[in-house]
Amino acid sequence: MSTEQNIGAVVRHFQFSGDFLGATVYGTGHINDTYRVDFHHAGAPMQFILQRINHNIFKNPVALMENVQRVTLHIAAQVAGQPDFNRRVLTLIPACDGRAWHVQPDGNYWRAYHFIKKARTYEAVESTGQAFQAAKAFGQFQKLLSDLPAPRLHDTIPDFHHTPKRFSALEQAIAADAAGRATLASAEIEFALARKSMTSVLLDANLPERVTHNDTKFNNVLLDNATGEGICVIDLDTVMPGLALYDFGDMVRTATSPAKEDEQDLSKVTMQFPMFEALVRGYLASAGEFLTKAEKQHLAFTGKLITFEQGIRFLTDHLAGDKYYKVHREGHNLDRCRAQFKLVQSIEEQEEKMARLVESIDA
Ligand code: ADP
Ligand code: GN1
Ligand code: MG
Repeated sequence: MSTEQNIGAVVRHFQFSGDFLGATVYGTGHINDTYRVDFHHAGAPMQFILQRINHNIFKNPVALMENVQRVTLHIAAQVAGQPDFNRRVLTLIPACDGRAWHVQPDGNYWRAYHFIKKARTYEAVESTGQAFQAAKAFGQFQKLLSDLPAPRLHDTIPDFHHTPKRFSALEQAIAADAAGRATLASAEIEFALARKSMTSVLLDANLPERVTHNDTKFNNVLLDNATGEGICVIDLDTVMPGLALYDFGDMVRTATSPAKEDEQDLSKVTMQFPMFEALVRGYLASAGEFLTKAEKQHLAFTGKLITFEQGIRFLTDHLAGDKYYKVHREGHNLDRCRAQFKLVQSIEEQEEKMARLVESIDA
């Protein structure tokens, strides 16, 4: 069966309006499958986003969708009435049975969103203006969710950013060497093992639990084509209780280097100080009012930690034989790991200056 026939069979189960024209693979995510689906409705073209949730990784898709539903409705209620309010939050399209998802006989879970037009994502940051806007949008996202009523959101993946547990998983993968790749990755393994002591710093810092996004890659915020504003935070699968600093750290990982996450030319991977400054200013513009002193004090550190964590996650998957992340070439996870570790090094070289900057902005 072609993709379009497959998708056609799924599309029938959602409350889309119009005639289905076709589907296009969308995005560069490592976990789920994303499609833009095109319709013809009342004489005009109309698009939606349709996504298959990877239930090997998200073990409880119903709980995940309950989170997404609560979070999107809560934000929608707060932005209602603002100019362009329906582009400022994801809007789920219900399935025909009224639920927020549809499960196919093959066990795959699907969900759909309204398509947000005249905005796009970027794989790598191009300007300080973009970095500022992305950080402001992610900070605003945390702010809008700071009064989410009880109950606590589900942990869609428990211990997602528990760096010491990620480190233990790496140690186990090294010991098992399931794919016979440890020898060729010895330099990366050595780099990782030498940095074990940083893994517990945030957990020991007595920081408050908040509702956080947990996957604040630069390509998970839509920037408005006309104004450049960070108009909508997307990719909500990992929204759950966490530390605000996990989100800021992943912004530093993905929006300070001009290179893509899997760049093979490591000379291009570098922490650009002006981008970091723009991230701090953008994030504090929206999140500054609720962050504690201790959180602000760790803004410079968390970029290094989350970049390191992501590096060891890629290395672990490389050693395990590419079981978790989608790969598109041989050694892809090792390339991704190398780029993360190069960025960690670049942050280490500038860490003190970064901390001084945060202090001066927050003075
Ligand atoms: P993943 O990264 O897991 O594949 P995302 O939810 O980030 O999935 O979506 C992939 C891409 O699809 C995004 O980078 C963005 O370009 C686009 N996209 C996602 N949701 C929407 C939406 N509601 N409107 C317009 N584009 C979207
Ligand atoms: C995965 O699906 P995607 O590409 O948005 C991963 C994130 C990583 C990211 C690295 C559920 O996100 O944690 O930071 O890859 N998501 C999950 O690019 O593991
Ligand atoms: Mg994404």
